[in-house]
Amino acid sequence: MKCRVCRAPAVIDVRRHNANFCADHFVSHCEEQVRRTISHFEMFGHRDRVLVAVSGGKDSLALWDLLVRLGYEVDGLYLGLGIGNYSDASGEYAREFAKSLGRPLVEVDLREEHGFDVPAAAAATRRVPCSACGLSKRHLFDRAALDGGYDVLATGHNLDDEAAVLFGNVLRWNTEYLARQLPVLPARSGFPRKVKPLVRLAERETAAYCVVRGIDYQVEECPMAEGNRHLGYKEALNLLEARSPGTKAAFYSEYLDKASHLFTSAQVEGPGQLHACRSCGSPTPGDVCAFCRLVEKAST
Ligand code: Q46
Ligand code: ZN
Ligand code: ZN
Repeated sequence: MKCRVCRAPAVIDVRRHNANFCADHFVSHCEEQVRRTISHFEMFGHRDRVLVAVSGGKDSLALWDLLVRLGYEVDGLYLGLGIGNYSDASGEYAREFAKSLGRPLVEVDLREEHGFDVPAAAAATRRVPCSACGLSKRHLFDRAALDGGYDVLATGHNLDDEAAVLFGNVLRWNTEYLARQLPVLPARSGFPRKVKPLVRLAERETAAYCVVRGIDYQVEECPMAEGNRHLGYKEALNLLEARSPGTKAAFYSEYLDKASHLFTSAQVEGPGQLHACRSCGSPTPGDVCAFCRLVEKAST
């Protein structure tokens, strides 16, 4: 197996591109995929201040590293979810990496600042932990980006994540979500611009990128992921991908090219009139936002 670019021994094969790469050219391949995504979707420029949400896992640390290598001004944001040892270790990976990059890491701790953690929220709401966790992440990421004066919030969703979410939304013809599943969501009043620069890199590639670059990351999966439907969708797509490499990328990119506008144009009006939440000021269709209602229910 030889590198497509320099013919040196390759360290990874990327079947959907029908290419093998040595370590250096694999890093260049990842940079190129991210550079193209940022430019194609006009995600941000070199004058923008970017906040990247880091979990301590491979995707978000690879994203932070790649954006810094591409010359962007990027700080990290770590949200302490209070999921036992998993969160303790994840926070350490995020802090260590921030130190090695020499970039600031903004930290928000659910328990310290809002009086609950993800396990407590799951118990109080009697729903799967991912639902309170996802709600808290969305709310607090938006808040941190706006409070810190950042131009854009970036997350490490990769091709596998986006294809799995798309698969789930298509299986249920969830048109409202299909309208919002884009790699760039423009800023609206009370919400920052949100971008996903890793959508052209598969999970296997972000893991390989971290190994090649010597980035230490949290390898454990979240222990509360059980019951998360996306895991099943990922497995199903992996079966299809093994039989026919490139299926996943085609499924997602053809949705963006050929189908996403059908859903977005039907939703131009958005979720209706938004007002400031009575408690925190964030935009909400109701009186009190979903996050503040969760705080009320779950905090002790
Ligand atoms: S951290 Fe939170 Fe994930 Fe764990 S509880 Fe679910 S949503 S799985 S990315
Ligand atoms: Zn090479
Ligand atoms: Zn609120």
